[in-house]
Amino acid sequence: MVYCMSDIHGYYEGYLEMLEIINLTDDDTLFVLGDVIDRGKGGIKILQDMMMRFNVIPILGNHEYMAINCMKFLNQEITEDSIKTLDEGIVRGLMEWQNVGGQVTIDEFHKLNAEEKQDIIDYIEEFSLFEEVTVKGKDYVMVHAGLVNFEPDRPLDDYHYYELLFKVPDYSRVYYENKYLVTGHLPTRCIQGNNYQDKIFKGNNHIAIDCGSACKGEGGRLGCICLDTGEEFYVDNKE
Ligand SMILES: [Mn+2]
Repeated sequence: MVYCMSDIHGYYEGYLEMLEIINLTDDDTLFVLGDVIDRGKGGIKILQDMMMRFNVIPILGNHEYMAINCMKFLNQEITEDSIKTLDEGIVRGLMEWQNVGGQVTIDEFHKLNAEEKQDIIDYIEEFSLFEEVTVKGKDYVMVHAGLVNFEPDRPLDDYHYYELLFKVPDYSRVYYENKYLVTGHLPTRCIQGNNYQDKIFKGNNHIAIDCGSACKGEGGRLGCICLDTGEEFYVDNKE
């Protein structure tokens, strides 16, 4: 079976519970569509679990994108040279990351030893910008957010990270006539015309799977879909 999950945002217990609910085995594949870290406290633990599993395929989210350069900086020894590299770019990057809930991840990152930190950095650098999969004769394109400057014939390789990671797609528009576009990034409660709060959204060849697990104190769930059966799975955010 092939499963997709997204925007886990540090909800480690929810992630583990979901793996149990779907009963993920070595014969299955799980795509994780980015934003594993930030907001919730367990993002690094989730990454450490994911990297041990050959059948979990990670896709880059904007939060990992913002984190990677900061993590590289934070993993340096403080020397005269490293202070010289503390340029405006890295300061701005750290502030922007903190503004979107990165502090919990920074705190978690600080508790790792240098080797563990490097493993996290190396792992995030392996994340792809998109994935494609065919399941039971149906084609799926998976990206974290959307496809800016979309053209049906434009190869996915041709899109820049900022066209894939930051902007939401138009859910009222069919992108690929014969493929489904699977995305996270925007909690489905924010999709216009969607009456099903915190449920996976399906329509116009879209499958939107961020069910708002990072929406603290106002419901929110971690969602997961099985592409073979269309079955949906949910874990309430109890944090
Ligand atoms: Mn996002």
